[in-house]
Amino acid sequence: MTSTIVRAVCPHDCPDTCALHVTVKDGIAADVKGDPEHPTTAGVLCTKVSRYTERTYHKDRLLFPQKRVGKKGEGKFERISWDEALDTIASRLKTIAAKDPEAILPYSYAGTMGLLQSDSMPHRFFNKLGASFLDRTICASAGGAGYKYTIGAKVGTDTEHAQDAKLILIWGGNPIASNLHLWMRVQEAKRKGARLIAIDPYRSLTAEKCHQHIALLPGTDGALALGIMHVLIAEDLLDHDYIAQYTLGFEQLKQRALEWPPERVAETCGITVAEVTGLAREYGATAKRGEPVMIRTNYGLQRVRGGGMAVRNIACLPALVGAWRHAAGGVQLSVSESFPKNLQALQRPDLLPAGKYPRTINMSTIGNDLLRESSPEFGPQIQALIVYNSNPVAVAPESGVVAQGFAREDLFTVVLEHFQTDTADYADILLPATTQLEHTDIHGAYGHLYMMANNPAIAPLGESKPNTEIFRLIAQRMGFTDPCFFETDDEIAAQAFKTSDERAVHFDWSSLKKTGWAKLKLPDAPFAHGNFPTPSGKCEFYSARMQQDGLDPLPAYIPPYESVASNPSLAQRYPLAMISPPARNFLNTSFVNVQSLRDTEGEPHLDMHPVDAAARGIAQGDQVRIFNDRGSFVAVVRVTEKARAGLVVGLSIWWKKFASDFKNVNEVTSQQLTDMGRAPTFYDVLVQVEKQAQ
Ligand SMILES: Nc1nc2c(c(=O)[nH]1)N[C@H]1C(S)=C(S)[C@@H](COP(=O)(O)OP(=O)(O)OC[C@H]3O[C@@H](n4cnc5c(=O)[nH]c(N)nc54)[C@H](O)[C@@H]3O)O[C@H]1N2
Ligand SMILES: Nc1nc2c(c(=O)[nH]1)N[C@H]1C(S)=C(S)[C@@H](COP(=O)(O)OP(=O)(O)OC[C@H]3O[C@@H](n4cnc5c(=O)[nH]c(N)nc54)[C@H](O)[C@@H]3O)O[C@H]1N2
Ligand code: SF4
Ligand SMILES: [Mo]
Repeated sequence: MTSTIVRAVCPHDCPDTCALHVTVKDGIAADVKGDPEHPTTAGVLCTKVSRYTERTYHKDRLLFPQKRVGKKGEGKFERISWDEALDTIASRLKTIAAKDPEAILPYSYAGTMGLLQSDSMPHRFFNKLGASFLDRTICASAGGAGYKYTIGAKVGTDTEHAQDAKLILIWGGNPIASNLHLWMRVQEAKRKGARLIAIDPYRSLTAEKCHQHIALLPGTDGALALGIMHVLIAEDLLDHDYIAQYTLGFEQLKQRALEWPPERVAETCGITVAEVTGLAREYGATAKRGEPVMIRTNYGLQRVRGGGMAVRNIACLPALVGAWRHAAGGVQLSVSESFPKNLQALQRPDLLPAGKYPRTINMSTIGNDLLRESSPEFGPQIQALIVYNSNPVAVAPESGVVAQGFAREDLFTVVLEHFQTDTADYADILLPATTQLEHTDIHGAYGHLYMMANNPAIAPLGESKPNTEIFRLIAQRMGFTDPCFFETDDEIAAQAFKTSDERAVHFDWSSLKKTGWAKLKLPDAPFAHGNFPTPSGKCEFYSARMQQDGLDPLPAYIPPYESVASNPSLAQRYPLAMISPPARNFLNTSFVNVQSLRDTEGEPHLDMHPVDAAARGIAQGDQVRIFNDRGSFVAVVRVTEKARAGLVVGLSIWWKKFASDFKNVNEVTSQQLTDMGRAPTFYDVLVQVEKQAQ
């Protein structure tokens, strides 16, 4: 028996991008472990990916191309050859493109974050075709926009310093479930005496383990950050020297913050005045003592109307107290833009048809957009949809409308997948894709600073192929002859990072494949001496770019679309706020079909405060219907004080087909967009809950 260890990378949409060691015995992947040498992975994987072989060798893996034989959504398919699949796709796309290529839309997100299987050959293909662009907003674009107006780029505190912080605010994130390797360092900081404070409407696994938990109303974080600014200014807990040298607009910020005394903030956020002042004093005083204060802010607080502004307000705080002076201070949202990716080479925008810039469709409003007719404002009706690395029928907001769009008989849908997901059920042609153990890839990350190489560990299962190869083959059938459509995965990977950029001068694909990972060359404390990548080079409390973009140039509070305070008449009918953050054992909808992980999560649950449950005659274990004007779904209630009164929590994202009513939480979410970044407002939702007759 031969046994080897192959260096690989976890491909999932998770900040940790772990380095993997795959043990291969006689061509079979026997085991997947964390690389003990890789500094952030430190030999540890989450439960999900330590079960990676269970997912890879799952009995339901798609192993050959299929075509639909039943109704759309019914999920009935018949095996066909690759030749038939590719010929059908090329001939349909040619016919549509001959009239207007913008009637063709790619739909993809981060099912894999590999630069090859997500960002390279597929983009080249759609650029050459002149297909509509997809605005990839479903996850991070609201906070990204707010952060970039303020700091300049998605760059922040390096995870590898978190253990040295003395105060850590976990603001709108649940790292035990979704950022384990940062959490390991936060635990180390705690052992060394750091204070941990969670800011979250829900007592998450993480909030339970922090010293303090501030359970504000969802969507009110922007106001809390303004309240902190108020107290820092009023009590002079500021770093005047840092403000003078490295920030822009302090005087205007001061006027704005003074409008937000702790009493007003407490009322807006549904918390006590002491919680507001206590938080601000601890933050300001710890920094004044010269100790590092770190904020880990995350995605929970962005998925509401004012999500972009909330992140912007939070991003102002470290500059006020000079926290950036320390490597362990500052704020981390995402560090993805630390990587000098060579998107020109990977995606080849130069292939776009001359003189025509295709329209852009927002992935977060795919429901409405699939149902639109041709019009001068919209452009052509969407006639073909190519889905890869995503499961929109389950993850996109206002699912009822999304499913209606996918059910259109005249829409030609191709889905590249590992499994027959809720989206795959609507495919005309369903193609089997390889998993990370079966293909080559190269990765950056958004929670650490290492370039990472993924070597294939095993041969593709069945007739499955990498996304790169599938698009290469369709390109050939379409008659695309540009040399870039013939490049191998290794050739593409070798161009992934710009060696002309000092951060990646040492990048070399052939050596990265052997070592598995290499850290970017970056300073330890990125903004210790200013150098913010904003137009002014400073942290912009006042942003002229925001003013140009029609936004308030100063930190502000933008209330939710749907809350008791902002929409009282809607709240009369639907009085409960609902959020649906990730379940620990799923990764969005990936892994929901892995039996051992689904068994751990059990079934779709709804966490509800005892007061709200009692008012509706609902007891622990009751089956309930959650509904609003957009739709409904069922879940089993857990009566718990983890959800604050007035809030219900449905950990997500379940496959619809595993629920008794074939629905999930996105039936009730809306297609309204955030204040900036054009992102969805998954956690800006009012619902009513009723007990179901047994
Ligand atoms: N296990 C697991 N890990 C994942 C994922 C997964 O599905 N499962 N998904 C991955 C992806 S795609 C992403 S984007 C990240 C997400 O990463 P995070 O944003 O860290 O997501 P969560 O871990 O759910 O943490 C969000 C927290 O925000 C809280 N929250 C909700 N609304 C508000 C609000 O208005 N204000 C505040 N302050 N808090 C609020 C929720 O209760 C929840 O505890 O995780 C990634 N990692
Ligand atoms: N209600 C609610 N909805 C949400 C969220 C929420 O918190 N609440 N979170 C939102 C967020 S943050 C995100 S990021 C989105 C995530 O939404 P998606 O990006 O759609 O993520 P997944 O549901 O994990 O689906 C990814 C799919 O890609 C497939 N895949 C993986 N690797 C490959 C590959 O190499 N090739 C091919 N062809 N396929 C592959 C997987 O099998 C999987 O089915 O969901 C959003 N939706
Ligand atoms: S999902 Fe995240 S924590 Fe789990 S192995 Fe992948 S990168 Fe690591
Ligand atoms: Mo996400």
